[in-house]
Amino acid sequence: MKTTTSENLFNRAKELMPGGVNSPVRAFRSVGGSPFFTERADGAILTTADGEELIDYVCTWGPAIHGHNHPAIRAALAEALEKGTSFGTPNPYEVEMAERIRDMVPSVQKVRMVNSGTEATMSCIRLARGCTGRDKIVKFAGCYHGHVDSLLVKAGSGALTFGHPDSAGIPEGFARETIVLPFNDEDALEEAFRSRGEEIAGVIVEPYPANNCLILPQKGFLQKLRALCTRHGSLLIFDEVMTGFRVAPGGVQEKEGVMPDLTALGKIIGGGLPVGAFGGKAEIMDYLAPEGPVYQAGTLSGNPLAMAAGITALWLLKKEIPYEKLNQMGQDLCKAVLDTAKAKGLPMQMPQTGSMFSPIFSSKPVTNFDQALKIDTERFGLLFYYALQHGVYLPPSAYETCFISTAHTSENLEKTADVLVAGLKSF
Ligand code: KE4
Repeated sequence: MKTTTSENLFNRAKELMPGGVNSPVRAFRSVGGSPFFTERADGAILTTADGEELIDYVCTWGPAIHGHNHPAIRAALAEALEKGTSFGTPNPYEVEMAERIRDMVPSVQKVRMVNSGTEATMSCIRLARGCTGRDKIVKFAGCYHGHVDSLLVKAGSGALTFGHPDSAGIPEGFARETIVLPFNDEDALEEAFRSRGEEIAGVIVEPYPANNCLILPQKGFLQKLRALCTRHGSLLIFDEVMTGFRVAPGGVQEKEGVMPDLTALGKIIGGGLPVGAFGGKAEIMDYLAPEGPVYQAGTLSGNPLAMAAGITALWLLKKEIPYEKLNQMGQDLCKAVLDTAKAKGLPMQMPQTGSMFSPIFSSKPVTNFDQALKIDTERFGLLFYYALQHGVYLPPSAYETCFISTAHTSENLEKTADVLVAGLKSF
């Protein structure tokens, strides 16, 4: 009997790792059941430990915009591997990666490499506090920025009261320094800056929130945010860990023409290896050690293997410029599904931008966290498992966003549309 089936592996994993996983969402708690284990991944296809092939719309939560195991990324890794795995000194790959990020992300003049999106956002927060001398941070309900103490905070009773911890292990004192506002709410934003603007070190935002359904900012919201930060001397921080290089070469800031002071990056820039980065104006970034007083460090930051993979991932984007094609693929898939939902009278939304889309069972579009809490997650679970049983892997949570890669073929997308349409009809 095969001892390495998903079930056997999960039974062993649960003895060894909390929940049997190294990141909570992978445990399938949001959709129920047990996760499959992946044996290998190629292009748009995951091959499970049980020998099944799945069309992958998680794309390792965003990094795999070129699909899995891309030959050019593999070749770049092989070449770098010849020279060793980690030097702990400056290396040529870091310089090339920094140049590519500076050239592609409009607001970035200087950049610091780290090892995850969480490290990137955490460092942006510290840098904003360090260079303004202020303590308060504003975030938006429902936006996820990694497991940073200051940002695992939920809104207090009133929008302007102090935040409260959104996880055990975070002191009330930490949460008190975070103000949590509703996304897309200009009045709340104005009020926060009117009454506390001079205390606010920075505002961190997913410019296209994609962790509590995919939510697109209402017209003018990001511009208002930019203006208020400028007026009150607060830093605007775009968390583009997910949207960076995904929705446009220069992320949302290029697409919307709104320039943040700092940008957190991750996912795609690692080509599938652990990488994060943060960057912005030189005079802000130069507050970082060893140049300035804000400490930040990392043993494996700028790791040559991760840089080689990421440089190639960015190079492929510049060479292929896949954004229009990915957007068309997303539009066609969402239209096919929505047409069926409408015909069946199923309350469904499919917000989509480029290669990102989010199947949401709701009668109205979701524009903020409170509305996201009201979506029909049970019905999503039914669609998730129908799709999985027919060879299509959606994210195992109604709140996560789906991703399309350049490796997804028209056959993959046609099959996916057929499966999702059949799934809706099976309700
Ligand atoms: P990491 O520390 O997981 O590399 O990045 C944290 C992060 C920061 N900012 C945004 C906008 C993010 O979406 C993330 C991480 N995204 C989640 C899923 N949406 C990663 C999946 C997981 O937690 O396992």
